[in-house]
Amino acid sequence: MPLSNEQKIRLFTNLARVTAVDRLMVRLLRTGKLVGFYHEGGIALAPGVAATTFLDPEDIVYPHYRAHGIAYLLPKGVAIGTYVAEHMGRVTGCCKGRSSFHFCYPEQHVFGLSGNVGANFSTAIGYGYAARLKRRGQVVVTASGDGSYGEGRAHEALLMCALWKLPVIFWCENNGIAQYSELRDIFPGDRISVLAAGYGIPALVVDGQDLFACGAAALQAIAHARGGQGPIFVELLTLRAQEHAVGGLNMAGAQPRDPQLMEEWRRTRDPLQLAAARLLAERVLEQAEVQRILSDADRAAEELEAAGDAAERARPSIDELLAAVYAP
Ligand SMILES: Cc1ncc(C[n+]2csc(CCOP(=O)(O)OP(=O)(O)O)c2C)c(N)n1
Repeated sequence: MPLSNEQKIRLFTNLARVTAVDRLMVRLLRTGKLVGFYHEGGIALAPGVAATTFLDPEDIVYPHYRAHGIAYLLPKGVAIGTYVAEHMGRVTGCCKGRSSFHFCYPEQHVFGLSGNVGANFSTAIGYGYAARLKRRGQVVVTASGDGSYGEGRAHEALLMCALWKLPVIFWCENNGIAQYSELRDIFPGDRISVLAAGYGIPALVVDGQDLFACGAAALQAIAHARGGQGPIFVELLTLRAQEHAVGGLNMAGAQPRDPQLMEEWRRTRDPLQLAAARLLAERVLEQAEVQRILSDADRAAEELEAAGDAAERARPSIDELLAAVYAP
């Protein structure tokens, strides 16, 4: 279904804001202000933005961990200052500065994010089942990368969601690589969505660098799941044009991909630039309006940094830390 101009502008504004925060996170890490490490989103942020821009507040999201979920969280209405402050180890963070990316935002129906690749699948069944029992029309987006489909839990989730016709959208960001493993070395084929057919689940394959194609696919998937037709699989073909994580160990000791190729992708396949060019060519926006959206996004990111700088550092006592640990 074609997007309206208003929908395109919403997507573009969200991608501009998310990209500015992603760049901020890398800058914070490189200047020693960020606690831990960061998995840069780079030019792979359009799928996440599209997945959540058109959801209802009650819909449930399990974000893909790349860019620590920011592409999914911001359009879902999460107060991003609490995300940045959390990563800066400040008491104003969503988990009082103790979690890095192991956070949740229950008010926005984002119940968790995990470093455990594939953790999204088991919970998708539960969220989907609860959604069907409790609230008519609520949908679940469970997002993860191509690398997660080697997990047994993925197949259990596909099977059970298909069997029980749960309103779950399997949102797969396929960037062709999982940490240091190229997809061709860990999967027989180059399209993860072929798995869906085995469970009778319909699938869409979308250019993940085309923000508006991602948005149209999201609308189609949401309508499918909300309409009671059961799960749907959406595969977004995207690109990782940088190392796996900033600030972590590079155990391979080498660039996983040709630096020149990654540089070319950054120059020619950046979804923000491509979307801006489309909006101008289709006369949806004037150059000055595009520029204002981009500079507003940059300014908002700078304000988040300033707020994080000004906030008190988290220095929890041992008792406070233990009080936050659940040990049955
Ligand atoms: C169960 C599990 N296995 C391995 C890892 C180590 N690991 C962290 S991220 C990652 C790559 C995941 O790749 P993918 O899901 O394709 O996402 P991408 O990083 O490409 O966005 C791996 C293997 C992990 N965190 N959890």
